[in-house]
Amino acid sequence: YQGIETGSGKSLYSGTVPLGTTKSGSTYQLYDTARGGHKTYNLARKTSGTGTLFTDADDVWGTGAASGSSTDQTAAVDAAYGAQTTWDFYKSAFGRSGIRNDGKAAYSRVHYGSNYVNAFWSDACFCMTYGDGSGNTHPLTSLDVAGHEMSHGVTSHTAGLVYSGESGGLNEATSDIFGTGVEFYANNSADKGDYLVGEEIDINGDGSPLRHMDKPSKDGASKDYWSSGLGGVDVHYSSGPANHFFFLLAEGSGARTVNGVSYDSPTADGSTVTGIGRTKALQIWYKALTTYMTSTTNYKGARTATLSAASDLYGATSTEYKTVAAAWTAVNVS
Ligand code: ASN
Ligand code: ZN
Repeated sequence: YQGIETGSGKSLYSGTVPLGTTKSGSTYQLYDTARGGHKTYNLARKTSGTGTLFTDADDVWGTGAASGSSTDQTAAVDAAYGAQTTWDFYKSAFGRSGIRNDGKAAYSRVHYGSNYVNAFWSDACFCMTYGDGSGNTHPLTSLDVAGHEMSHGVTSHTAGLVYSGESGGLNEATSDIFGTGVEFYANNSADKGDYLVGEEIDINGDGSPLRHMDKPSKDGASKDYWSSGLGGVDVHYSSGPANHFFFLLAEGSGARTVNGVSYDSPTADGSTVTGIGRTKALQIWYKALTTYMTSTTNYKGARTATLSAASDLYGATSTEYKTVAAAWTAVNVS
């Protein structure tokens, strides 16, 4: 086979991982023909162009440096693994073939610029780009970030939620929800699934995650509950009530430990919510996003959309439907 996990790579955040690669002559390319033809390129600190396709002599990637340090290939291993795992998650969970559901992969670029502390999806190039982080030592290539960013592409090709106001918060939450879905799906022993976003990339420099879905305000800026005026808040913080809704729907309110991580999720009204599990919660959000949400859906509309999705999937008198209603009410969306 060509491109079907022929290679293996030493990643920065996910241990040693299988990689879809392709043999071309006597060298291997970081080109995954099994998943829509995804390619991983080296921008080598440039900020434009496609860059150079990664190649390797022995199909064992990211192992050229002394142990504990990185090679140029290391971020590429994480990016390729992130793309293939995101592809597999969407296929396996929802039967979706790629970001546009057309069987064709995007491509990824790593080593964007210098000290660039971000990663971003672009509809214009239909591509994913990763910076190397501060000191060029913390590439933003963790699995949940990869899943988050590529999910922006899925949102853009489905509901098309406008990236400002309440719809922008829902757009961001959709990326956190499915990025988290990717991380749980991978079940990677070095990077277990959790309801934290970006805990591996250490953007705050103190090991704290970018976002917490059980209680979004733990980051010091995100909102736990809907209130009027939420639409004026930065989309990375107005996502809070929807992330919180998702946590309550999947896991429930109160204290619990999942994969060794402790959570304590409050409710606005002191109510108790009993979760229906991550798998069903993901199905409901995906169906809502792809069937009922539009570019201008706001929080009230998200409640209606997820209730319609739950009704389609499980019935209008189901526990799942009732829990969707209870979880929205618990974040002050009624
Ligand atoms: N990494 C950021 C995000 O996906 C990029 C942006 O500001 N859109 O939210
Ligand atoms: Zn985002």
